[in-house]
Amino acid sequence: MDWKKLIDILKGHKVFIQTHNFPDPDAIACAYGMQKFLDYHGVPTTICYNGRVDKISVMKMIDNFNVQMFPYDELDIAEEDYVLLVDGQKYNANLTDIPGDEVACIDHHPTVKQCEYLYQDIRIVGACSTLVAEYFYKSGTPLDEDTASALMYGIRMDTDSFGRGVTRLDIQMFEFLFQYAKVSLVDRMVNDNIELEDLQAYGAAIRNIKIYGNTGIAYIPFDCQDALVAMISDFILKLQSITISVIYAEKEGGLKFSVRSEEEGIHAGNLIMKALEGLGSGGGHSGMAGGFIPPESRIQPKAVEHKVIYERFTDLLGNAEA
Ligand SMILES: [Mn+2]
Repeated sequence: MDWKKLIDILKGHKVFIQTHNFPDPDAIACAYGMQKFLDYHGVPTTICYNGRVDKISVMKMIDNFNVQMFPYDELDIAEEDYVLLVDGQKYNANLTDIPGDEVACIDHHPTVKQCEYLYQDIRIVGACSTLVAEYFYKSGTPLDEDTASALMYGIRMDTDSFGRGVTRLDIQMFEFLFQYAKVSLVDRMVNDNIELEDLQAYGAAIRNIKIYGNTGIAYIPFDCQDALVAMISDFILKLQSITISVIYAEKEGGLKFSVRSEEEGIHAGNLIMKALEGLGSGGGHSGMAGGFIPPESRIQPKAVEHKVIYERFTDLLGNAEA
């Protein structure tokens, strides 16, 4: 991490900060945090994204912290403008290639396809907000209550309150943010993040769950947001004896997957990548990963599609059908 180099590169250019599509709290916290950081150092920026933001967790962030962010197609972005990517990388399936030059990237996901940036800070930690907090920490940049709270919320959401993928740096940066954040507000935001309509998706997953050994696989037969599919995958993982969860839901004619693994030796990212080979794409961390089958690769009829999906996962996991 070289915060001075980042500022030098961006200074004097029109800069957009782009999150991954359908940004989650960690992505928004990072964009917001980097905006404040860069602003302090004389680099004004605009935050942009693609996809909807209608999750309650995301709306609450925008309200509580007064985050200004815009769908990219509502902005005037020129090819020569600079783009800083946060919580995602160029060529990822969930990051739209917008006009502008992706010169910098700050992310905590494994790299699927290499890209040459002028500046990159890609480190595997629990939350990208941790990396952004470190920019304030290392540079001594003043941190206001809203920014500290947003970053703290990002860390808690992405690490499932320190139960997933936590590194020492996440804990160190949490401690740093603790001095400045409104902790009671963050607690409250973390503790109510399920919407009434989300229960339908939980209900569908509970009804449809199939257990193969220590793996729970469930289908949700309607469109729901990526963040909700991920939350349900976390929820299924909480079942005793389940150490791997695979949740898939309809999404814009395709199928969206969210995979979790607490199994030593089963890498969720590799599992979904191999399971969807030839059908779609997937990848991610050892503990959490996502994937997508596009509409043109769907299998008909649905009963056969489900069977193919079950078998791909169970073959890879070497479990007998329960
Ligand atoms: Mn993240």
